[in-house]
Amino acid sequence: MKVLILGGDGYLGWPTAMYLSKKGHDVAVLDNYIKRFWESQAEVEPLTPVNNLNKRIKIWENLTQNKIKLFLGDISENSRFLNNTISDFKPEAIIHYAEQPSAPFSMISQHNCIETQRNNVLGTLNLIFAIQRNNPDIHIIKLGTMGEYGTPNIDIEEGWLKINHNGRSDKVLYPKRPPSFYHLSKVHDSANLEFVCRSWDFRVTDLNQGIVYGIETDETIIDDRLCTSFHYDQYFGTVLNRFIVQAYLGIPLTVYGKGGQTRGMLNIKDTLKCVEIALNNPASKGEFRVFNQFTEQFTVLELAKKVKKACIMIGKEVDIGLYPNPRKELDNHYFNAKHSALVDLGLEPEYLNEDFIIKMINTVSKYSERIDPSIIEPTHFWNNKSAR
Ligand code: USQ
Repeated sequence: MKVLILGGDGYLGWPTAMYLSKKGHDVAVLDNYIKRFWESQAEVEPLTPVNNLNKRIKIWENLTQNKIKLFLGDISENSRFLNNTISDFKPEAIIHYAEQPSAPFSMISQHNCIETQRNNVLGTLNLIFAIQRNNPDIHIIKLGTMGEYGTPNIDIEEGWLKINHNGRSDKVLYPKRPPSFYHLSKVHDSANLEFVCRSWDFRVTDLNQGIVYGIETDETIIDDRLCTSFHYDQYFGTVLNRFIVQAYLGIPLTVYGKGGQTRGMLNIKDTLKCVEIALNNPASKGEFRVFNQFTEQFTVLELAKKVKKACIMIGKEVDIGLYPNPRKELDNHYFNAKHSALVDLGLEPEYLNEDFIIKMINTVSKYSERIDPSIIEPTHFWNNKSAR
């Protein structure tokens, strides 16, 4: 299949490109490197030294004889560029990762909130119009987030909710209660995409993904120069990835609040498998299809305990630190989210265990000289008082 990946420089975009290219798909990646600019604004860098896309594509081609096409440009500001890319490459599917991915980053200031929503919402709108101009049959596979739902006190369905009200019934998009301006940007995207399925017969799969962990995929391990961008800082690092670096350093794990927050999680390798499943089983014309993309759920404290247990197995002392929660979120809540659609289509999950955690700690040790301990502790609190 001809597949265009938007956000091909990112943590998930680059591994997805290699994975699909190895499977024989005709892959193109598009990026504008803006995430690297946001990282420098936040004064952080990934743990891994990430080559630019030109370089990584050449290395990939030399090692595997598989070609990946590159388009460099901004989809949120340059709709002509996006339009031309789609009309040149003629993709059958577009995987859309090209978004500002961090909740804490979006909560730093008014500027960061607007930058997040500008980039994410306008990028998706430009994509919608470029597809409308070129070929509305293109399947959009959009990276959404489980955070769109928030933590309601009822079961979470996969995207849609059947309701009975005053003796009548209907099916509506599941009510959203997101916890940050970043998560809100994904809610706005979902609403815009559902609208064009209804109005213009688009085909869309919205992947409401949980928190991803992991540093390696079967393709990144072919050569260190193909590694993906891995963060452990307070803005772009996700919780388990952060704990792994903290465990390596032997510093207390930064559990926010009491650690009762429950979240859906998945291994980075499962992200690739899920995207492939969506690609091979496209949404129908006019269908806005939602998959809840996670494989297991944990509380933050359970994750920390798992990391501590893995450390004990390798003779490492690590404490669980309880930090004042910099975020506004429920510490103790109900969480029961359906996630059967991808498994029904054949997903075989990689489950989290102590051996995997130990493997990650060993991988982190390869990059130990690049760790900056000063970017780990949370310094930004997103209550009203700290908003700028
Ligand atoms: N947390 C800690 N300690 C830390 C970091 C986080 O206790 O050092 C807690 C947070 O308070 C939160 C939970 O861990 O309750 C998850 O935080 P996170 O930073 O790992 O994840 P989140 O901000 O929700 O965002 C991440 C990705 C985002 C994706 C989302 C999926 O950055 O792109 O959309 O996970 S989900 O969480 O399901 O919405």
